[in-house]
Amino acid sequence: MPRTVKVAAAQIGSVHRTSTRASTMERMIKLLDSAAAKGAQLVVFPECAFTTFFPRYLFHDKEEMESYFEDDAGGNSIAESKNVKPLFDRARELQVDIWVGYGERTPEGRHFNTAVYYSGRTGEVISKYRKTHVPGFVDPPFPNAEVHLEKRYFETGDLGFQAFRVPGLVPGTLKADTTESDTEGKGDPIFGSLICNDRRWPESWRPYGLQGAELVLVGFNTNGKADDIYKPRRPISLEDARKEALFHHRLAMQYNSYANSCFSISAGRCGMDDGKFDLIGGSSIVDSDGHIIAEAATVDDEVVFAEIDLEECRKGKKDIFNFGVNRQPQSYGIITEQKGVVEPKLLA
Ligand code: CDV
Repeated sequence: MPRTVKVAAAQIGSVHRTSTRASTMERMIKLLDSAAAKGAQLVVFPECAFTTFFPRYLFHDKEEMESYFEDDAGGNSIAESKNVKPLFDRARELQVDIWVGYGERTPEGRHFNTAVYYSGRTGEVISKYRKTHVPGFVDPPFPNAEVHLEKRYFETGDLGFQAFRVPGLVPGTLKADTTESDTEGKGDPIFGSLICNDRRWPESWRPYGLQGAELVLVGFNTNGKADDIYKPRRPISLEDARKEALFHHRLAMQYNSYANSCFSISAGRCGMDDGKFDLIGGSSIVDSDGHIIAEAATVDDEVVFAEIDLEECRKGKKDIFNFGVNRQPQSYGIITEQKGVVEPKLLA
C-alpha cells in the first residue's frame, strides 16, 4: 500500500538584525500559503526561523538578547505565543502541518534551540525537539568577534531523539486497537527532528532509525563563509568555501537518509544577512536511497516541494539496513562510553 505524503521545505532568505518579527512572519505565511497551494500536507521551516540567526552576535544588552527568544511553557503554548501565533493560526486554517525552529525560553528562564511539530489538522503541538549538538563558543575568541556563539545562548538539548507518529497524513493506517500482528510500517508515519549541526552526527540519526523513522525533519543556518569555526582544511576562495559547505550539507543529508532508510527534509535560512553574514541555501528533500529529489534553486525565499511515498523506506529497512538482523550492538559500546578520541598506544 502506498503511503504518499506531499511535503515542502520553506527556505527563508536574508533576515537582518533590524528585520521585524512581523515582516518575517509575513514572508513565512506567504511561503506556507504557496506550499499549501501546491498541495503540501507538511511544511518544514528553518532553525530559529522567526528572527535573524542571533547567536552570531555578542549582546551586551540582556534585553536585546532575550528579545530573540519565544516564551514557551510547554504543551501548545508556543502556538499561542503572541509573537508567532499567526503562523500556527494559518496552518490550522489551512489544515497543514508545520515544523518550525525557534529560540525557546522556558518559564524558569532556560534557553534552548528548539523545534516543534504542529499538526494543522488537530491544532496540537505533537512533538518538541531541543538541539543536542550545540556548536560554537561561549565567549568570542577575541573581543567583539562576530562568531558562532550558540554555546553562550543555548543549553544542550535534554529531550533526546524521540520519534513520533503523525496522525492524519496517510489514510488507512493501523491504530493501537488493530488485531493484525505485523504492524511494522503500517501505522501512522514515524518522524524525527534534528536541528542544523545535529545533522552532521550519525549518532543523531541512528536513534531515529532504531525507532523506524520514515522521515527526518531538519532546520539549519549554515555559514557559506570560510571565516567561522568550521574552516575548510585548506585556504580557498569564498565561492569554493560556499561550495564546500553545500557539499557537506548534502553529504550529511544524503548519507544519513540512506543509512537509516528514511526520507529527509532540510529547510535553511540563507542569503546575506546584514549584508555580510553569508548563509548557504540547498534546502532539500532526500529519498530513502539517499538521492536528492528536490532542492532549492535560489538563496532566497523558496518552496521546495515533493510527493513522497514512505513505503519506499521498507526496501532498505528490510534489506541492507535490516537492523534487527545485521546490527552488532555488543561491539558499539565505545560510542556511548567514550566522548573524545583515545588513540591506540604508541608503538614501541
Ligand atoms: N546553526 C548551526 O548549527 N550551524 C553549524 C555551523 C556552525 C557549522 C552547522 O553545522 O551548519
